[in-house]
Amino acid sequence: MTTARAVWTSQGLQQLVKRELGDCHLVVVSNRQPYIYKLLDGQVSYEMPAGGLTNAIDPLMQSCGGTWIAHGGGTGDRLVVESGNKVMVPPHDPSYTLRLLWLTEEEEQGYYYGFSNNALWPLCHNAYTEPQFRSRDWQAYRRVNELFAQQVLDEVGNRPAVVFTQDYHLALLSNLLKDSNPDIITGQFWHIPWPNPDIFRICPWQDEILEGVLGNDVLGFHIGEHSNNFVETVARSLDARVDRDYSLVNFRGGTTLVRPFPISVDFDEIERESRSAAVTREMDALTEELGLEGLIVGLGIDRIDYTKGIPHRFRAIGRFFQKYPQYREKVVFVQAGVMSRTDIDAYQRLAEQVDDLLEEINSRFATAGWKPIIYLPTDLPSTKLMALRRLAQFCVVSSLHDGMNLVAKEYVASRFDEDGVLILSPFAGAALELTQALIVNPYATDDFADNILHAVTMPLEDRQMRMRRMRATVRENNIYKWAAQLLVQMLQLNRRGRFSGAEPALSSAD
Ligand code: GDG
Repeated sequence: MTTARAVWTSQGLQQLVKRELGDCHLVVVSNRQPYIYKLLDGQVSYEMPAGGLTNAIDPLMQSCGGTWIAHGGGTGDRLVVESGNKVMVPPHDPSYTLRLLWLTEEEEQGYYYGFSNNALWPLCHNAYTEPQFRSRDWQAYRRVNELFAQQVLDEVGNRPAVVFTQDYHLALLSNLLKDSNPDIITGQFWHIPWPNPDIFRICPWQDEILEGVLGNDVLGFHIGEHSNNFVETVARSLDARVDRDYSLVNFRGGTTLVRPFPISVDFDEIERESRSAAVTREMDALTEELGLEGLIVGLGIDRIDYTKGIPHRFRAIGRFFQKYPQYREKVVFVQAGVMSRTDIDAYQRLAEQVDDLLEEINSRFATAGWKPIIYLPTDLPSTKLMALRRLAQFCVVSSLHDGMNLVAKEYVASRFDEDGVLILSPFAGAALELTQALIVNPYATDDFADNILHAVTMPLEDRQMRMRRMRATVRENNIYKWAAQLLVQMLQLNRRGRFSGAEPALSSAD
């Protein structure tokens, strides 16, 4: 029997942050804005970008208020901002300020497509795509990090402030902030893996990046392995003092606490949406539209990215239908995939590879009225994605390397009926928590195909037992717990000064 534990909620987090924040201003900084305004036929509308980061931080800002500073990349952004390039969001229920900064085409190319996504992204993921290190991209990256720093310093002014930076696009920001205003409390969450020191050392600007990130008082990764890799990279490269017991790095008079904080999803909100009548209606519509009636449905939901192992998954599906022909016309795999970073060659090559494999597998096995894989390469609305999660007897996450992977947790949170099998790569951070998934190496095609068979044939009782346990894990380790643990580490600095090394008190019941 399991004992019920207090679960973190939006309200609990809000109370905690208010209590600890006092008169401190909370600033979140990220490359991507949480709401993008689009101008179409003279009308401004908005959308939320696909991606783990926004899904994770927006609920937190809605609870806590403050300012989110981001690059304004939408065609309608300039029409909605008021003085100071600010607009209140969410548009339907304004609760915090979004402050946008503008980049030139050249800055965006060099900083975002160039150094962030053509150098740092492949460098940090072991997915065998070679990083491209171009000096002009690095210059743009530095320049844009400086632009972000100016915006943050302007926003903060003389107020006490806690600045929570997101991700690898802004590795230099915190150090720039500390140089100008050492009183700002800085924290950063690195949403992608940190590789081992032998891999990271190929970056020509590794020392500048490490020094930049060490401008943080608190630095978070998803799992212990990434934190340890970071600490070891610092120990090997910089003249820093490293305390492995407390995971502290002392460098040039500053101290950085390096810790894992496994990110998660808003479990209750996903479950609420999943139970809605709109989703049930959408399930019927999709069953009709895609011809899913009577079929066992498998599902993949991904940004089309070479770290997500989409070709590996398609190869395994092909192998499954080859090895187990009795499942032709009985099982179908639906792949939803939103395109991303299409300006980068590696992503264009991947999109072609996915199309070729799809064509190859479908033409090999399809029969009149049935094909093995249905590919939906569009940014699907949330109701459709939720309906697909509910229709799917199994969901596949086959990342070659992934910081966490929220798709896995979203699938689990949506299955209030306690049914469904998760096939999960051991190379996604989520595999450390979701141990009742079928853990499958995406490179091992035969084993992968056999695990698809396992998912298809697993008795209901077994599926429910596994799903119940995974749901208990995600319910407890939800997005609010993640935010509370991270922010507590930062906010307690505000209250009692620098680190004592002791664990701060943290309770959802407070
Ligand atoms: C980074 C790290 C880490 C996917 N396809 C569509 C769509 N999505 C949504 C999913 C999910 C999000 O995008 C993807 O989140 P992931 O966690 O899988 O991956 P990344 O974008 O690579 O995020 C990752 C995350 O940051 C958080 O820290 O977990 O490891 O790489 O929410 O549902 N959404 C829509 N249409 C789609 O077709 N609307």
